[in-house]
Amino acid sequence: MQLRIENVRTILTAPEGINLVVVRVETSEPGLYGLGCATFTQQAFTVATVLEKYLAPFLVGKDPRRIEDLWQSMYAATYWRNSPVLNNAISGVDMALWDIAGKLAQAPLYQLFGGKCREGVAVYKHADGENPQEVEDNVRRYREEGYRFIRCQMGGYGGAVHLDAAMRLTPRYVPVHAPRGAQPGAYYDPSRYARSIVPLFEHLRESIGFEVELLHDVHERLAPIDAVRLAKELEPYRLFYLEDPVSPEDVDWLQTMRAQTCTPIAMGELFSHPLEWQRVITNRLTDFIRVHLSHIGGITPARKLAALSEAFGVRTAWHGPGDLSPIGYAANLHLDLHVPNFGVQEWVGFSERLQEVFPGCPQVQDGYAYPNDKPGLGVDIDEEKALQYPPIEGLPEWTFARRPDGSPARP
Ligand code: GCO
Ligand code: MG
Repeated sequence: MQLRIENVRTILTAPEGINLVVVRVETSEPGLYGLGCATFTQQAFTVATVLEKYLAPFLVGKDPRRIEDLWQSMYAATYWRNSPVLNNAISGVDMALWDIAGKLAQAPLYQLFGGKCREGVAVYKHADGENPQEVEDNVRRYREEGYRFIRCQMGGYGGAVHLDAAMRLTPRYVPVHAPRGAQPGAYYDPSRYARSIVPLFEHLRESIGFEVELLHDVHERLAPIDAVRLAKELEPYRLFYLEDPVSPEDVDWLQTMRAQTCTPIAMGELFSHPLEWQRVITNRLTDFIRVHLSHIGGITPARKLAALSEAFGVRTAWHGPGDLSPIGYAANLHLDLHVPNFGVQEWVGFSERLQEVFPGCPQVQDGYAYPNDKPGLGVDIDEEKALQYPPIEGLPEWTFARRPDGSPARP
């Protein structure tokens, strides 16, 4: 059958006040189109420009079934490569081409990968609170809803994230003596944060026991040696994993961490370059790979990354935050159902608004996520409804993190 790409469109929408980037690839076959996620929420408009100005003109007229060839061509087309912006643009197209492939085969995408290894995908939710008791209350609530994996934070990332102007110089939890003239920002205190986490998990294990799998996200908020110390101190509380203990730039510190503790590690949500994950996986410096699929270029590279990880005993735990569209969640899910080395899937969940804008959202029951078995990714977009939630300009305040002395920190 002669089949050609006729149009590539980008849809920006923010039903929850978080910019989502969706790509729609339309073909010469009437009614046959694919949808992909290209959500880099902090640079949504940049990704849309790459798609409109560079990738769409290249793609029109191409055969949408040549997924690998088109991925390789888009990846090298700008010569300099591996940027999260280009990778997200490529991902939007890549996922849409896989969606089209599933529709052509009249099969859900996991079937095209080689079928299921599991019927449902174990997911984890985010429990937070101002103090250990509040966190415990939220963990119990999720337990009652059937979740067996729960991430526990106390005051977001770094223990204190403030967005309101009044709190900018004096964090909610502890008055820090910021120097005169300190710049405004999202202040937190690494030392106080690190000291607060061991009592949190001591409280949780004493009150809830060890039946539930608990996770924690350091979110690169500590100096590497302090992250090593925290990983060691948390060992008695048997975390399922400790996430982003160090920044991608500091991954060699994981060797020190590995030498001193068996607290499982999860790295990867900030990775966008193959060199970032290759040595972390081949040196077994992480137990779970956490990439955000669209930041590495979509389903095509993620399948290869899952296979590389399998060879080194590393399990998948794809990034699943609020800044991911239901189409991106469906891409995660189809891989989660298929790969033998699945670990866990992060899951924020879909509001009424999101479910209205994205018909076919995967559903969760008793701690497991299930995609619908429609052909392809199985999620659509109601563009009329998407228009009701225009994208937001500018950068979020939380990424301007600062330490007590007012110095800028990685968020
Ligand atoms: C997570 C992540 C997110 C990121 C966010 C950045 O574990 O889900 O750390 O919360 O901070 O996706 O935009
Ligand atoms: Mg994280």
